[in-house]
Amino acid sequence: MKHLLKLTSALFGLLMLSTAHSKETHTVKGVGIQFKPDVVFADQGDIIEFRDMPTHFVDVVKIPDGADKMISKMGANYSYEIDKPGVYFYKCPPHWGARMGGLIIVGSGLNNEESLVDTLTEYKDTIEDTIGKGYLKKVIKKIKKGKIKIPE
Ligand SMILES: [Cu+2]
Repeated sequence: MKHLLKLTSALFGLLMLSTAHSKETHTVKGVGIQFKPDVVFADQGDIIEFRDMPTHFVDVVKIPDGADKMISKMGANYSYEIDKPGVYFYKCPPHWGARMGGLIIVGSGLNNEESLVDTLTEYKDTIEDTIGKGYLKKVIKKIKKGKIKIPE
């Protein structure tokens, strides 16, 4: 009986281990007037940490419906938890003219070049902001050229 109990608790432990979502933290830094990396692939529950933001802040271009508002204070580090799948598009307002912005791509089915290009091309048409459209065009081009590493 004791052994059975031990075995059961060991199995239960294994089960918990394998189903627990391991949250990942992704760091994005303000480098000059760019975010680096400017394209991040993340999962729901992951945290995006914005660092080195002396003359920068983060504001939304477009994020998924129902996602928490994304806004930081000028010059401050910022941490944002991803709670919805989809494409998160943000900008640094003072440097938006220089296209200082970034994308966080969240969700399954976006981990191959073709589906990612399709998704972003469709997404681009929903963005009215001219700078935002230009930014996305550039990112799509980079993906097609294999210059952005897509995680498996
Ligand atoms: Cu900036």
